[in-house]
Amino acid sequence: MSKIIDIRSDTVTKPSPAMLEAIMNAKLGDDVFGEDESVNELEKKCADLSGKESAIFVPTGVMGNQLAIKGHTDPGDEVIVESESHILNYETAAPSVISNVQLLPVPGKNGVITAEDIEKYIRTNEYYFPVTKLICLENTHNRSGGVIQPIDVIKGISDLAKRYGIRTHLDGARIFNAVVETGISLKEYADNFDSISFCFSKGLGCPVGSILCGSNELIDKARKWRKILGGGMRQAGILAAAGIYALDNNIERLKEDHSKAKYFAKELSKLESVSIDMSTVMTNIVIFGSDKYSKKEIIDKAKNNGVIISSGSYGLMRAVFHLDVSMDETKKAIDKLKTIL
Ligand code: TLP
Repeated sequence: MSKIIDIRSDTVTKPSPAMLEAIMNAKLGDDVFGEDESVNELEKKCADLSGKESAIFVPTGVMGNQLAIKGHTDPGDEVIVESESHILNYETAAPSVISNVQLLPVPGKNGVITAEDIEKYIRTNEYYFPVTKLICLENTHNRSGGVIQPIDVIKGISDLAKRYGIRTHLDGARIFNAVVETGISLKEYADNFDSISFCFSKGLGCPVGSILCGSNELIDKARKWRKILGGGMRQAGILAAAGIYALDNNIERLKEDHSKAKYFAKELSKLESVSIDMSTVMTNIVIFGSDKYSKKEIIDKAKNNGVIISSGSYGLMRAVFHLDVSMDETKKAIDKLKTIL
């Protein structure tokens, strides 16, 4: 039987033999006592790379975002997000549970909101309004198809936030996909935000792990709240070692995932039954729809034919390219989808 081609997400990758070797050789200690050498090394490396004072290793991207929101806000505050953002759509209303804040979704174009879009949503200081405390952006933007936020738009929002005294957080789960595609460094992106989180468990190929980078004050608060949420991970160095390996070896190769996604999208766009906005295909995610078949029909039929895709935003489907799917398998996936569609 041929191998199932799993393009649901870049989270499905398994550690490579070289990464497993790095894990085997990890220097360990109890991180709750601050003694895990690998965790300390990874946190220092990420703080340096992002140009922030400090960093904290967390189990998931969701925890990175939620600790940032907790650290930047007080109960009753309001947080501006883009309507299709991960924080709004896939984090189980955690900001309302953990931070007691309200999210204010601002509609974007392909996941991009500008300073002009945001400014009209900033609250004036009448006593009955919540306080606009934080703006969160997402780069690359998942539900819009891995769209890269333009750097001038980011800078505009950063200036706006500073003018109004509003803090900023970047959900950079896939920031390295933007870095390799644009040549803009992690630090240049991060300079525009008070905090940035990114994931090792996506395109970078690690089994588990994300990081939150920010000021010493923010990360101290995050450390307390990570513990409250049950995230004191003891000998977490076996995971941090994978993160260090990924930062040293797996960033440049993300470009290969972009080539696979672009090939896949181009071939798919040739089919009459498929609708796809090619302008959104910038990195490793392809979002597409169909007027002819329902989403469920396509996902089920693809699965029966050995290709697993996932559900995207309303009525849309998603294919995500990663290091465990080769160009050959990408071509096979297209052939199979062509027979279905
Ligand atoms: N995204 C997952 C699903 O939750 C949709 C995926 O398969 O893409 N920020 C962004 C932009 C993300 O895409 C994700 C995961 C997260 C945060 C959360 O990361 P984890 O799953 O590690 O908590």
